[in-house]
Amino acid sequence: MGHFCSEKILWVLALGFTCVLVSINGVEASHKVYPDYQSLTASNVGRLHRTAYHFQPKRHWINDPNGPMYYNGVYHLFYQYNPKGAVWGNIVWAHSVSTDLINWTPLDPAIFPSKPFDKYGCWSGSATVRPGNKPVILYTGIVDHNNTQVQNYAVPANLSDPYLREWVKPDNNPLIVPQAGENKTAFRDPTTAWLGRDGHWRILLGGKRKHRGVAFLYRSRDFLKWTKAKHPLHTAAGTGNWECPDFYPVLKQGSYGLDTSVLGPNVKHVLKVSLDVTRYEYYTLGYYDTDKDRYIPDDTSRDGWNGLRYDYGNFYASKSFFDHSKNRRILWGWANESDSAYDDVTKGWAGIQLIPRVITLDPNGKQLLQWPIPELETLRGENVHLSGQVLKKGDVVEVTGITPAQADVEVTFSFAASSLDLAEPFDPTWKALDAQDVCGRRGSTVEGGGLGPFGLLTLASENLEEYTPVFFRVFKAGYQHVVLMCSDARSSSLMDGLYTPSFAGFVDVDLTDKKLSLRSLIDHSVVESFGARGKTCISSRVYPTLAVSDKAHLYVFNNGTEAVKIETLDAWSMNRPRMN
Ligand code: DQQ
Repeated sequence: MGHFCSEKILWVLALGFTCVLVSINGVEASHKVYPDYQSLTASNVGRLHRTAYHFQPKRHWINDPNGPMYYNGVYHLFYQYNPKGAVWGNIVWAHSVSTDLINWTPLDPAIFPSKPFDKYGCWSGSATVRPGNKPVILYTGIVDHNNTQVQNYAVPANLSDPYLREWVKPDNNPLIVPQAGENKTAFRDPTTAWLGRDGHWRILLGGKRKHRGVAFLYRSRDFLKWTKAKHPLHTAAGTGNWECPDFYPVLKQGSYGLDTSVLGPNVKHVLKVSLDVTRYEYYTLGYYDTDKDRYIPDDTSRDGWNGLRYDYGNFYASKSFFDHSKNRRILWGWANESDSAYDDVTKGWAGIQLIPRVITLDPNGKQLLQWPIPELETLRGENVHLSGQVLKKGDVVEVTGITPAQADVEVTFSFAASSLDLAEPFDPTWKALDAQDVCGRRGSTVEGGGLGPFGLLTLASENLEEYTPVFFRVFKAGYQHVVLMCSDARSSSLMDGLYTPSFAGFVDVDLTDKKLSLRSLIDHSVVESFGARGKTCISSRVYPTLAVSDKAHLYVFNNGTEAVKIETLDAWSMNRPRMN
């Protein structure tokens, strides 16, 4: 599926990045090009694993969310789209609009190759709504067969069209071209612009210098003439090319979101980058020094592969925007398929946008919290409620009365204080591993867990030939506890040739109330999970063969020696929004 990087490539990164573009374990960087498939129109659309309430066009390939923007009562989602086939290529900015972020109306593509400055592709970028309620899109145009990248702008043809259907690319494009000595093929994905105290606009472009990821900073007085700042806003060694940077403020205290230009003592900044080489993203929280126009990550935020991630699973090229109608910042991320390009061509589609998430700063100031937009709850149908049920070692309880292949589940587990004492010791040698490797060794059926593994078995077949467990394991490390959350696709399907990692992240959670909560959004071929109210999020793409449609089941389980209690569990069948 050519999307994710194995642990081996990370060692290559650590060793100084000598062969990052070499395929390792069959996994390569950047979008893989399949010339034979690129323009193969899909006549049939495979329904089996199609999602019901995640954003998808009728057919063909999608990748990065672009834009997005809220304008005059309408949400606009633009996204990278191949109108001709189910693999990456022929990229345009597809356009859909919504008034609730749930039901979508597709429109014609907003931006497509037509001019010398974007003849070979209209790649990712962002929207900015300038003062006077004037939207503008900045995007990367591809100008030749070598993928040389320039930055262009587009404006709505008619501001009184409520849907802003048509976009114009003025003739004074491109606005920014690579200079001599700059890397012309790692120079892309302009951010939403923000205004500095000096009244000048600023944007970032993603790129690299040798093996150092770079967020190039550009300034402009009039949004047309852009000058590169002497210093990038931020760089990090050994991270390779940065794609789709995102830079925005978050309130230090409080739950509402901020417009991108807000500065001041009450805010921290977030810098997110997408790592071209590994196809994972990380973010840091930090201080934006507006005098020097530099960003300094906090001590608690690490640059690089081991940094904080929005999502420890299949989530890439994300982009946030400020929704001033509800004073919140919303994050969109793309999840690629985890099957083969051949499977994608056969099913006629590839890629989904994950459910938009509201982002806020964790009160601990050390990470973000993410939660599905509340509008999603309007799709909830039949409900099942459980409470007070105790799960002993080996218990598996089925949740019936809803549609398990298309569901939203929220569960809170509780446990005794004594169980914390009996948690499995955290093996000190695991400190060198990341969470995914620990999950690989301590999966949902591995014995020896005192407290955990417990959680959900999603998209499960009746006799558990297939299931995607989403679960916690609690470990004891001296006087502290380490909480691991896994979404393990290894047992998800009987089909061969799939990418089935044991995605996992650690959860920085206070266990003094002896509770752990989990929410999973299950939608046929995706399980999107939120641990401890959005501290750790993991999305997995899975393709069951038995656990499909009405043959799918949902269970709650405990394989730890210590009992856990289902404090409350609510599961809902999810209805299908209007999308096409
Ligand atoms: N996808 C776009 C690029 C971006 C990459 C091309 C990230 O602009 O860097 O489709 O997935």
